[in-house]
This record gives sequence, structure tokens and C-alpha cells, in this order.
Amino acid sequence: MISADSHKMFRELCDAAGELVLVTHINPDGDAIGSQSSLAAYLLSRGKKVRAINTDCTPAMLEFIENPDCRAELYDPDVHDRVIADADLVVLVDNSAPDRLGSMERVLHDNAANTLCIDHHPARNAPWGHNIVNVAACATTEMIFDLTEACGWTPDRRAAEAVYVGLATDTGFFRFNSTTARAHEIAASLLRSGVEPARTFQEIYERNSTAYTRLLGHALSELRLDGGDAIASVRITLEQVDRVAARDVDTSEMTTPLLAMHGVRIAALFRELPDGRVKVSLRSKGELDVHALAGEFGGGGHRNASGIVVEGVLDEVLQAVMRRAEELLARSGPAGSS
Ligand SMILES: [Mn+2]
Repeated sequence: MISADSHKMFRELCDAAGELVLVTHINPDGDAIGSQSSLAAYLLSRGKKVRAINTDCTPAMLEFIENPDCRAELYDPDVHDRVIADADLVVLVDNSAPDRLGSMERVLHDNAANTLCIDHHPARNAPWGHNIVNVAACATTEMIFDLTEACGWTPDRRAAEAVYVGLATDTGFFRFNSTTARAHEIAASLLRSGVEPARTFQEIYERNSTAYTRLLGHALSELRLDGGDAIASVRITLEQVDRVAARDVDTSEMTTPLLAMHGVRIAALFRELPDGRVKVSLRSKGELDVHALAGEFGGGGHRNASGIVVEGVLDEVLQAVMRRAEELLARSGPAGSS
């Protein structure tokens, strides 16, 4: 839950501001866009002028939760540096890390004193003037819901859907360790506001292209098991990608069927990129920390979901990462302990 102090800070800052700019991290996800969209709905209902400005475009599958009165604008320094400097308040949602702001890092740094950060990630080197950070929240939209509810606001169906998408995508549809009782309580309230879980799921997860499914087939046909069958991995070559015209396909969720196998505790996907680099997607269960593993290769993420992009030859990267994954598994003890 949100503390009384945090709520007071949120209400006072928002009440005092007439024009606000909402910003989120690079490669925005469901929680990032959901937070921006629902917060925009609240602020617009209070008569504020609000603009959403992001480094990267909203992914097509998330456009349905954008606020129609505050669509995310793609950052253009010539247009937006002035807007950001003139805003009464900048609100940074679902991110506190300056290095996850891409080309907006400089202008937001310049306006850090005037920025309110609302986030559920552990803060690192955060320069922001005002911070509401709750690492116990499963999504930033959970925090937006609690903050605005404490101000007496109830989201309409559209804003409720945006909050729901944040909760659902950050918890893997309410199944990750991070899922809380509070998340379910909020979800219940959102359903009463008109959210339809089946429709939301379809919008986000049932939009795979034919190329995605064909590539998944190629990847799974080379399934490899290590560490006493507890580490499942697949590799995707550039040749396979080109055979099914899948260069634009995001493969990181292809780890899901690997982790779904009985006894598998770490899943890894190795993908050859066209520029001589290799992308590694890592997933794990319980205490097994693939974030630390990714960090050894310059990657990042969370304990149970991390990624690496590194220069190298596909099979050499695969060997190096798998060796460390086996060591991680050996250190962790039997499955019951994670
Ligand atoms: Mn989030």
C-alpha cells in the first residue's frame, strides 16, 4: 500500500501543477504505457494539461490502452525540450534509472529537480527531486491506482483497462512471485469498472504472426537440456530467421514453453543477430538469480527474467553462458530450495 506521506506528496505536487509531462522508459511495456495512460486520465479529470512524451514508440499491441486525449508523442528535442522545461511538473513512471531514458536522459537530468518519480524498481543513482518508490508493488499501475484512489478518483473503463494491463503484464497474468493479494483486490475493482480479462489477454498475447510460430517451431526442434534436465535452451540462427522472414519478431517470450517443462528451472534462448551480436533471453524459477548471471555478461533485468546482448559467435556465447548457468544451478541446491 501507499504510505500517507507518499499520498500527500502526490496530491500536493499534482494539485499545484497546471501543466504536466508524463515520461517512461525506453522500449515501453504494458506497465509503462498503462501507468502513463491511467495517470493522464486522472490528471485530465482534474482539469490539468497533460502530455506524454517517450523515447520510443508505443508497441502496436499496446495502442489500445493509450489515453485518446493524451497519446504518447515520440520525443523530438527541437519540439519537446521546451515543453519539458516549461512544465510545472514532470512525472517519470515505471523507471527511476537515468540510463533507461535513451535520448531523453539529458533533458530529464536538466529538469530532475522538478521531476516526480513513481516506480516499483529498486532505485539506482536516481537524481529526481521527488520520489515515490515501492518495490513491494507488483506494477507501477498498482501504485497509480492506490495514489489516485486515495484522492477519491475511480478510473473509467478505459483507464481501468490501462491499470489492469500494467498489473497483468508485469505479473505474467497474476502468476509470478511478485503477485500480491493487493493486485487481486485492485483487479476485482477494475473488473467492476468494466475490464474484460479475456479481451485484454487476446489484445496482448494472441497476436503472434505466422512467422513467430514457424520460428518457434524451428527453435523448439533444437531443444537442448543440461544440468540434469533442469536447464532448457534453444538457439536461433540468422538462417532460420531469414527462412521464415522473422527478422522483426521478438523472440524473448519463446522461453515460456521451455520453463513450462516439468523439472526445468532455468530457460535460455540464444539468438544470432544480423550485426555480429548474440541476444540471450534468460528466465528462471524461484530464487535462481538470472539477473546476476546476465550481469556477468553486461546484461540486466530482474531476478527471474533477464537479457544479454553481446558481441560474439552464437555457439561460443551459448557455451559461455551455459557454463555459468550450470554453476548457478549447482550452487543453488535441490529444486525444493528455490
Ligand atoms: Mn513495471
